[in-house]
Amino acid sequence: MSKAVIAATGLYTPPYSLSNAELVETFNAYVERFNAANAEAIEAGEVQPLQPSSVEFIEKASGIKARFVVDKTGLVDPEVMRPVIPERPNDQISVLAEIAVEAAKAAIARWGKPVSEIGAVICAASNMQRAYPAMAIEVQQALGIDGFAFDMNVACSSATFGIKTAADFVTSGSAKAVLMVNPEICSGHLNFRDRDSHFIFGDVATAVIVERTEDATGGWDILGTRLKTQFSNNIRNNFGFLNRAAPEGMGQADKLFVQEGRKVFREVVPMVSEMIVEHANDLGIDPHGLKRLWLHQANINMNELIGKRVLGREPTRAENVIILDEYANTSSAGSIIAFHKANDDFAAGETGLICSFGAGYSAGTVFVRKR
Ligand code: CO8
Repeated sequence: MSKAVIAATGLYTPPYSLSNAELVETFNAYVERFNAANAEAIEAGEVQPLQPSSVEFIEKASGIKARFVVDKTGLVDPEVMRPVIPERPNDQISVLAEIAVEAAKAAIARWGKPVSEIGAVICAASNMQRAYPAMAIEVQQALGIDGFAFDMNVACSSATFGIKTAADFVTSGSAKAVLMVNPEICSGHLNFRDRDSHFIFGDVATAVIVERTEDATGGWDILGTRLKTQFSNNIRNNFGFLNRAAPEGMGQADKLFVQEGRKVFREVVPMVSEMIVEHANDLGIDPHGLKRLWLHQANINMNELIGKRVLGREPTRAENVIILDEYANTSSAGSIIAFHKANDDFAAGETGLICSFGAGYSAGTVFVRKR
């Protein structure tokens, strides 16, 4: 049976960076307007006044300094506070597929082989543009790829689940090579009027090409992949096609991202640290000897704690790659951005870990060795 290799990666970064200061200025302008408009009700104790956000809190609690977004105009307007993304006619590529195609083109260019070598496309992301036709089939069409394509969603773990699925297709002979894309427009599902979470997410797209070992000239041997899920209500997005059918929900605002951040932190850190160490041991890899961790970019404190538990020491920034300061949490794409940006210095035989964790809960580990 064939083995699988991560042959190339690609990254598409949206054109607009939005700093914490810009985000907080807009949020606080909204808070002032709300409190002024509701002054009498607040005075009478009928309405709770809104509290301002703060740049210092955001950076200390999350490590995030900025995020990239596909639209900035709506996000810095206190009257709008959501991205403004005009609907496109059906004969134009959708915005989610468009950014996925950009990331895919970058990966294909680095790979240096014709798209005719690719036999399947997987679009693995937290939020899809629509139910159907699949985003993956749109990407497949835009790039002129044969074979089959489909979407999958495992929230922040979509990319590692996608890599595992791609590796299984390659090793079982379903395809010679698989393109896996992660377009994440998280700003579309974030409530920018919620003080607890308005700073957490950013937009981006990543792409990974997985191919058979016998076809690969370089890249990364996939040493082992492991997936885990465990039901939790602590991170939810209740948006769905049945919202409009629920009598009690009619006329209510869109259902967006919500979470119990503290509980997520407490429960996910041990779950993921233990999973990584167990998987490493089962593969005969000493976790303390890993050269690099490319973790899901959730929160600086969470990532540092997982890094410390896995490596058995305080990791350096070179060992535990952090890109969330610049990109924020980009859901499934975070660990792939980290891998894409920080692997050039690996020598053949050196080993690292791509790892995701998030809503579900879900977690995935992919140990890779430079060829
Ligand atoms: N500015 C100032 N103060 C604030 C703010 C703010 N913006 N927000 C909260 N505070 C205050 C609170 O009121 C509280 O005050 P007090 O102590 O007086 O009650 C104090 O700050 C502390 O609040 P928290 O306890 O909430 O703060 P934490 O230190 O826990 O930090 C975090 C909050 C950053 C959210 C942290 O808990 C965290 O990062 N947890 C892990 C979250 C995580 O990683 N979630 C993963 C989600 S990813 C996923 O799978 C979803 C996929 C879908 C993504 C796409 C959709 C968009």
